[in-house]
Amino acid sequence: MKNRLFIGAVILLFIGILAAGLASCDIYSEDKEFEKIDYVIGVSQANMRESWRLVSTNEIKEEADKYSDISLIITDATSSTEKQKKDIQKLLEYGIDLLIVSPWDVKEMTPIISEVYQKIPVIVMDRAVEGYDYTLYIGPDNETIGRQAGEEILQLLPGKAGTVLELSGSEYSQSSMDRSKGFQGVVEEYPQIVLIQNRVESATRDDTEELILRQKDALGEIDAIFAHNDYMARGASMALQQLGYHIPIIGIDGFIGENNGVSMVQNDTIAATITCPTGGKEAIQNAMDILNHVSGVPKQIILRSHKVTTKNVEAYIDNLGQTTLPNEDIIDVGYSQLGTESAWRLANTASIKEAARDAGINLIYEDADQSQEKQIEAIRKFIDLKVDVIVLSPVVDTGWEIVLQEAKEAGIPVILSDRKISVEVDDLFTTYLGADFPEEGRNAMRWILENVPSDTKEVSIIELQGTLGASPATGRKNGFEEILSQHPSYHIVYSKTGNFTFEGGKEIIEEYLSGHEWDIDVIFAHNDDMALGAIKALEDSGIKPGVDVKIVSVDGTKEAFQAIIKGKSNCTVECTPLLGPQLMKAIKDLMSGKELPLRIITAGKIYTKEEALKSLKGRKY
Ligand code: GYE
Repeated sequence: MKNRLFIGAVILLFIGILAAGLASCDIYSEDKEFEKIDYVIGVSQANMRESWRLVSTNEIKEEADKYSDISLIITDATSSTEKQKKDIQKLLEYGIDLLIVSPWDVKEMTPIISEVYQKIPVIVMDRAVEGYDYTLYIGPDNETIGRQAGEEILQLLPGKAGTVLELSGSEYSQSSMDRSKGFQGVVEEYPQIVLIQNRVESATRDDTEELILRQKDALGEIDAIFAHNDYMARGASMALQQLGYHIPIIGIDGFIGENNGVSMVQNDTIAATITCPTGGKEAIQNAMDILNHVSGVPKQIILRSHKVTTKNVEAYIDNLGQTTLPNEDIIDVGYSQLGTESAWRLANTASIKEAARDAGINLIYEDADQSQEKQIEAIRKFIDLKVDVIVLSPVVDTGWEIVLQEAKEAGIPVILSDRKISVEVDDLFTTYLGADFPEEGRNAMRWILENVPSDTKEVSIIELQGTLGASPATGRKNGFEEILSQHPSYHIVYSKTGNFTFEGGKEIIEEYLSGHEWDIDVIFAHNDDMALGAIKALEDSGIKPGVDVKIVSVDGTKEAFQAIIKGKSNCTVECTPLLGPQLMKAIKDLMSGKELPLRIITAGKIYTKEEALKSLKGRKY
């Protein structure tokens, strides 16, 4: 009891200091008994002026209230980077356990956030900082939101022709630029649509109303308006009402409540709004997982957005917050695994099977031996079995529309595991769980730039590609070449697919050796298995892998670690196959009626000899 009293006194003293020092902050913690506070979470909000941020802050508070052992300290940067830096410094001085930050100026805040990340976990919200120096990023996909708005505006233009006024936010706002990119990507496909763009720096209702009133003489030619948020949509609507114009408007954010987007659609003030979830609830949920060292916290959670129109607004409102009771029945999951081509794949299958067992989920497993035809057959079998969820690890990223439409019509949600697909409409799958492949390719090339100098001779690279048309191969190639293209003294001189297999990698090197004098400085392999095959071929030819030629690959398997430790390879970029726990959590969330994010992105480290030595023992794959 003495300890508790002491702890209670220390915490009360702590709060006293806080109260004195946090002039610009709110200490938000209900009258929770302090001796139970295990964690203090600092929240650095960019501002509390924008309604969207107020909703975000309220969601954070509401979710935090569900946990008795946490306390929040919330700061308002009032749209000032200097103040946000001071706020974060102050929060650190008060000993917070985790920082949730919505950066005002992403570029300015990236180094600060990176520093904090060296000390405590950091969750970045709604505006992604550069790089990956944070624990978790949660935010919307603004380009998708813009594309959805473009698709909706087409519904408002008879014959897909007319003049559209786009009211965008600040040119310094990344979210506004992304929304424009997605929107214009749709409307520019229709030459009969004329796009006029006006910028409202403040992105506020009143400034938008004034702008429309000033432009009253030009409104006669406008057939539809797209506003980058619902406050601007409301301002435009108020101006049109004063001027007696009836021009359909589309907004973004989609909150409930008077004068918010969904309510404006409901009362016909605007034609549609695209929801832009704040992630406040997810931030607290994941903060608790991070603080309690729960495994499987992803690197990025990209939230899903919805079109809310006059046709579906009532159904949308009815579905809000609908969570069916936790599914007491056994969940049946049809799992179409693409093959057994690599150590990564075997570890991936084992992780998913083990997690399903632990979760009490009935997993119906079908291996496709890298055949898309067999995967399509498996999906149809799952549909016939009326499973609850289908998990698909697609061997290639095209050719899925028909069978996924069949699954959709059968009411069976599809989760993509570890590989993506390219489809026109993104409602053919519920979420994608996997890595950021282009970033893996960039990291491989960054390692080459740091470790293979080109000052005395140009650098020749052989690329061992993964399965042609598979998203990890396409993504890694694109990311690698994005960095390579900035350095003209580095060249890919030979590139072929080894289909992610040991034999495939070995055969490419043997083939190259049969037709060329060996003059290669680096081998970049899209996965470790092909790198290991290349190593075998090099050794058979008397060439020292890792010495005569540097080798960098992707996956992070223990076999790759062993090769690196022996000096036969030099670097592997981790791409975790251990997706089982996250996948089962997503399935259970889905079955309890929760909406899943659009994408759940995992992250990995870069392993060279020192890191491989430290991590080999106990390596799970
Ligand atoms: O890199 C490779 C496997 O889809 C990310 O597929 C996965 C890739 C992985 O064959 O080893």
